[in-house]
Amino acid sequence: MRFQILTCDSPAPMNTVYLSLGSNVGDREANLVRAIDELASRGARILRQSSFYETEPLEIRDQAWFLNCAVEAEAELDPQQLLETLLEIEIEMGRYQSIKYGPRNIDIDILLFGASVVDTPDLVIPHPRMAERRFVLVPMNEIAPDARHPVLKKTIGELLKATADKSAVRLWSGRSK
Ligand code: PH2
Ligand code: MG
Ligand code: MG
Repeated sequence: MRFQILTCDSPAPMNTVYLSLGSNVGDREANLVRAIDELASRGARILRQSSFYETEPLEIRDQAWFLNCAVEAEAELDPQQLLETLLEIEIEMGRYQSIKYGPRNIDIDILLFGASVVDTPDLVIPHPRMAERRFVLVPMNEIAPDARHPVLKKTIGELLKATADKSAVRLWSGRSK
């Protein structure tokens, strides 16, 4: 039998997490690039990064199209610490958001945190709407089609095939390419 001893001041174990990043205000591409850099400079190890996709806005349809991507990272943080780190980055980038679901220069959401399930007033993991959003599933399917949703018990590939969302998600080839 193996024992794992955890004391209060030991770091949280390494966890593989999946994040969704989005921007539809300002230089969208630069905003995503900077947010990923900020993650790396705060100790997250970026393992995989999807292409950027130009995506039709959901929830509030009357706003500019987004650029979205997904990232797989490893960090010695617990879910609450990761959320605080993401908020710190959003604030440092001068996150602009006038209304819920409305335009913003940067949004970083936790999709999956290992196989953890979290349900607190300020944090729900897996992300509650990820299975209904092609702008989340398409980028994530590019980097982790076999990652499993711990509540729905389906892989990302399966969720993408099954989703009722038909919104447009187009591979973004860059500003000047
Ligand atoms: N984010 C939202 C609301 N709607 N639509 C797209 N296409 N991409 C987003 O990142 C997005 C959205 C609120 O977080
Ligand atoms: Mg969001
Ligand atoms: Mg958010």
